[in-house]
Amino acid sequence: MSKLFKMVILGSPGSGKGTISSRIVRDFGLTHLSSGDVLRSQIIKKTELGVTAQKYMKQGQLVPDKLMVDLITSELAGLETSRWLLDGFPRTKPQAEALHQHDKLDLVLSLEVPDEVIIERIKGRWTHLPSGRIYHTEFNPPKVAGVDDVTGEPLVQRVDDSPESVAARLKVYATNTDPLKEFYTQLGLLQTFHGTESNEIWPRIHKYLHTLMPALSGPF
Ligand code: G5P
Ligand code: MG
Repeated sequence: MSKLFKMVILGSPGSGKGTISSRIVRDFGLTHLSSGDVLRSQIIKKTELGVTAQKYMKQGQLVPDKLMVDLITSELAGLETSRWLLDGFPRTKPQAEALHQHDKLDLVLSLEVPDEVIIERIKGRWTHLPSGRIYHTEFNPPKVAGVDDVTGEPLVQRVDDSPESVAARLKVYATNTDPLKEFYTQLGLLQTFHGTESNEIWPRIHKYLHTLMPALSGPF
């Protein structure tokens, strides 16, 4: 399990990046770093960066590239492992180019889920902000409604999950994603998985990852 493995997961807001990432962590033992979770923890701590980022996030807009690159490269430098999974970063071609200067990736996964499926499912998302654990009223309900399974703390709905903000986030993703995917296609790293249900997409991703590294456990 010591071999290096550095990967990125791309996908529209609500496409299931966090959901699939938690299964990759469970079955392949990678360390998960979500740019959204890092930003939300800065907001909770009321840091200068958090205060700045919150203004963009509320509106469903991207936080400026320079801030994101500095934040995420310093988080990566602080990890004690070189087996990691980045979720939500990079999101623009300049971010991807900057990351490429720091780290050579082994794989980029892209989740392709139709917008109409996403708009419906995001309405049911509940999040435990301190840990980033995600739930869904039907797909993945907590054991007790409104409460995190692990800590017993309250769950919240993200401010950027309002219908207006989700529409803005989908638009922003659509604008930035082609150059990003093109960048990774040229590097020969992009693997795309289409579908409407995480439970249907996941076994295919598991099977593919298993060709690249040993699994700790099976897909189901
Ligand atoms: P985030 O936090 O990275 P997004 O918008 O990229 O946010 P998000 O919303 O976190 O992505 P996800 O992780 O792709 O979505 O999806 P998820 O949470 O796993 O699944 C969504 C919901 O659907 C959950 O409730 C889950 O349980 C449920 N679900 C999953 N699969 C299924 C299924 O098959 N069926 C059903 N019914 N439900 C399912 O970024 C937030 C903001 O931070 C800033 C931006 O402002 C961004 O908008 N930011 C950046 N800005 C600039 N550059 C960057 N690199 C940035 N990174 C973050
Ligand atoms: Mg997420």
